[in-house]
Parts: sequence; structure tokens; C-alpha cells
Amino acid sequence: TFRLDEFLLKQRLAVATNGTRTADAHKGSYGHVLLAAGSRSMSGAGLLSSKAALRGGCGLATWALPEQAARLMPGHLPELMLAALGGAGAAEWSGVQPEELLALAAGKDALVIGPGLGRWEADGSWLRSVWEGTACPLVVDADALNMLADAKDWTSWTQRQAPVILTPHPGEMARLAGISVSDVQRDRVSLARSFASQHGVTLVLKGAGTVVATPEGYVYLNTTGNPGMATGGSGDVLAGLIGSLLAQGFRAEQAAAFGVYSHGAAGDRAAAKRHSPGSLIAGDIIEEL
Ligand code: NPW
Ligand code: AMP
Ligand code: MG
Repeated sequence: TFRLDEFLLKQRLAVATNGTRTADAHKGSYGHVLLAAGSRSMSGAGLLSSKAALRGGCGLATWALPEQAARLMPGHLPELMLAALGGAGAAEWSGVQPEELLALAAGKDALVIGPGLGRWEADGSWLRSVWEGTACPLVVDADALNMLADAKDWTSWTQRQAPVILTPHPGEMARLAGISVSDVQRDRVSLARSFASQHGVTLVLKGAGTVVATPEGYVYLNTTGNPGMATGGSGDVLAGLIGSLLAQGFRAEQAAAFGVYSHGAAGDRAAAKRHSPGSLIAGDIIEEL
């Protein structure tokens, strides 16, 4: 049995949020997403997020990454714009000033931050500058979630006008909430609901049966996805997809719920094409979006 504020994410509900394109559409009609993602050893995370963003339907996507990592990337995805930050010496995000990213974020419609970003000393204050300095709707994933968890004071950061979507897997959720992974898994719905309302964020608690919880206390339970998606980069794909939907003007609740549903559905189609779900890789999910 479900409460009146809980919904199952099934096809009819998801399709209701899937807009169609008008005949006179142009790329400016569908938003510009900025992705702060990837570093020298994890450039793939940034590429997967950015490609998923484009497949998610945004008009334009710009992938920001440290200069030295960007040098390795040209040509990998010609549809994508690249922003090489931090100057010639910057190999990692620790060499990029938050102000440089903020300048790039001006005028963008959504910012995805975290996949493959890496960690460094004082990264909590770096993230705070970005969090408080941009008016963009935010998707916070992966390493940026760990920065948030380490910055014990993030709940006192300036309240944002634009929405925040956090996309933790159970390990990241455990760090954020300061509890064990088994405690996270014990009652995922209650935890997601109370965390989202307490912190005024949309929370996507990933894993089998992803839970989406809104600041208002609504909960969506996903019905798509499969264990073949337990493979490096799956979550990076989801972050880019949700950012793409935000950039197109979907509300945070819609972007999270529809993103989660269609990511899982794409994973299910990809798994069906393979003889073994174990052979599924994250790029296959993107191809099915
Ligand atoms: P375990 O292993 O079971 O004890 P981390 P990450 C737990 C980038 N990537 N249920 C798990 O527990 C990401 O974007 C780059 C229960 C372990 O403790 C990040 O920037 C790629 N527990 C960075 O790597 C491809 C679960 O969480 C911990 C769980 C690190 O991200 C790969 C692992 O999480 C990757 O996406 C579950 N369902 N899921 C690339 N190609 O560039 C996870 N845990 O330490 O946050 O590491 O998720 O790999
Ligand atoms: P990440 O751990 O950040 O790479 O995210 C993994 C992605 O794959 C999330 O969207 C998960 O919900 C999904 N996923 C991983 N394992 C499963 C599973 N056993 N069943 C369904 N979805 C899964
Ligand atoms: Mg991840």
C-alpha cells in the first residue's frame, strides 16, 4: 500500500512530462546546460554526463574541465562545447578558481557538478562559492556530494532561490546523512523524504528502486532499471540527463522523476539487447535514451 503522497514512476506518469517539439523550434528553445565534471584520471565521467545531457534533449551543452584534461578531449564528442579552465598548469579542479566556473555559469540554464571531479583540500569552501554564487538550478552528484558531506556547515549556506537536486548512491547518502550504508538501505523512503524536506532539496536516492523525494514531502518510487546498471559511469549518465531536463525548463521534481524513470527504461532496453546484463556498460544506456 502507498500513502497519498507517494507515487510509482510508471510509463503513463513519465510520458506526461515528456514535451514534444514545436515545428519552429531552435536550439535556443531547449536550454544550455553547463557540466563541471571530469578530471585527468576520470575524464570519462565528464564525457558520459555531457553526452547524456545532449541525448536528454537540451539545445546546447558545455563541458567545463581543467585545461590539461581538456587537451586530451577534442574530437571525442563534436556536438559538445568545451571550456578549458584554470590555465595551462591546471591538471585537476583544485587548480580552477570557483569564480572562473561562475563566470561560465552566467546565462546557463542548469549546472551539473560532481561526476569525476576528484577531491582536494578545502574543496568544501570551493563548492560553497559555486553553490552560493550561481543562480542556475543545480544537480549535485558524486565528488561534489562528498564535498558537501565533509563541509559540515552546508546546511547553513545561503538559501538558494533556484532548485538543488542531490543524486547520491547509498554510499554517498550514508556520508551525507552521517549514518551507515545499512541504515540508509533499511528504510530508503523515510530517509529520502525526511532529508529532502529538512534540507529543502530534491533528493534522488539511487540504487535498485530509486527513490525521488521532493522538499514538499512527495515521494516517487522508480519501477525501471536493472542490476546490469551496476557499472562504472551509470550514475554519471543520470546526472547529465537530469541536468538536461532542468535546462529545458522542467521543474526539479519533474526533471528528477522523469530523468530517473527514463534512465532506468533506457538501461532496461540496453540490457534486453545483451545476452548477459553483466556486459552492459554506461555508454549503452546513453544510446538507448
Ligand atoms: P562497497 O563498495 O559496497 O563497500 P564512492 P564512486 C558504496 C567517478 N567515476 N549500495 C560502496 O560500498 C564518479 O563520478 C568515474 C550500497 C563504496 O563504499 C566519482 O567522481 C568513472 N553501497 C568517483 O568516480 C566511472 C554502495 O559507495 C562507495 C552502493 C567516485 O565515485 C566510475 C563507492 O562510492 C565513477 O562513476 C549501493 N548501491 N553504491 C569514469 N569512467 O571516469 C555505492 N556504494 O567511493 O563514492 O566511489 O561512486 O565510484
Ligand atoms: P552510480 O553508483 O553513481 O554510478 O549510480 C548507479 C546508477 O545505476 C544509479 O542510477 C542506480 O540507480 C543504477 N543502478 C545501480 N545498480 C542498480 C540495480 N541493482 N538496479 C537498478 N538500478 C541500479
Ligand atoms: Mg556516481
